[in-house]
Amino acid sequence: MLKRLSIAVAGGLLLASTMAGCGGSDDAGSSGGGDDKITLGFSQVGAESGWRTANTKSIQESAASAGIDLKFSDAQGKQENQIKAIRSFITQRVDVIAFSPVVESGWGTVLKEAKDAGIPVILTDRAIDDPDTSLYKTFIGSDFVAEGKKAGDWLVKEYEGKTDPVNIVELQGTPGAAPANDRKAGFGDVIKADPKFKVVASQTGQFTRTDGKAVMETFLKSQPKIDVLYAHNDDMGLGAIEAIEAAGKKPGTDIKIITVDAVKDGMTALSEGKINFIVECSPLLGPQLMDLVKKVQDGQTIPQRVLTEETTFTPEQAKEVLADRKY
Ligand code: GYE
Repeated sequence: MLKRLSIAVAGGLLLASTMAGCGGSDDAGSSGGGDDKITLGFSQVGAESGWRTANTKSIQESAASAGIDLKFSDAQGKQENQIKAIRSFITQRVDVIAFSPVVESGWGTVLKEAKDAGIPVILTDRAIDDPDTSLYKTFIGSDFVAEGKKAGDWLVKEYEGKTDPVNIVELQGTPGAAPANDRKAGFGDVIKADPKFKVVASQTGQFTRTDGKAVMETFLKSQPKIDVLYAHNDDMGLGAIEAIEAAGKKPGTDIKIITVDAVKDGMTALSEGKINFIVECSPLLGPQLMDLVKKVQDGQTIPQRVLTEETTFTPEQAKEVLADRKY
């Protein structure tokens, strides 16, 4: 009975603190107190792609089912907004902070503030380039260099035995973001072994469909011969497909297309032969993240790096899995 009463009191405090949340500081119901729900402050990149939407959904749904109180903040693609959100999580004294860094650099100061406040940080989806690994407990996400390499490997195989030059255009992700840097590096590393592969143009498409389309339009105007498009995500590839079709060319045939992510819209285009190959990058990080949050809060030691498992898809493989694709 006593136990039930104390839970009810704790629940009441939590409710009160949530309701008072708009006013800013609340310290009830978060840090410390044994039976309380864990409070997780999460700063998301934005809503730039299908991947991101699926990632946000995964985080929100798994927080709810893990009984974790999630304070979710959308940075709309701006690092300054993420820094503000992290500072606000520190003021609110959340138990754990997780975030998906918009760019790799410039996190030292704010993460030191979190560390000094005794609030553990988990990097989700994207890495930072700070050599001080004591600024965060773990990094959960994909190996983006490996993804770029898989894209390159496919291309090398596709043009095996051929000697004619292969002109490639590249649509990069957001400048300075780990997946943009690493997917470019991994791909470049593989194709540089054969001089017939030439990246004739490479520009950012901001991971969005709109920019992917606009940049592909300029590529089509400025480049006399394009054999291959490598897009750092499905959305930019899908935008580029519109530009290619509008220019009277056949995507997947006149221009071969490789993308990364494997969200449903990308997989649909792949199954239709408009994309030739997709390297998977899973956005479903929520369940593992919540598990790590609980362990960190519990004081358990966790691995410094948690890798996401992923595969690749050809058009035939896309047809097989499309019906069951959840995102
Ligand atoms: O590939 C892209 C998104 O960080 C892995 O960000 C993520 C990338 C994803 O906008 O679509």
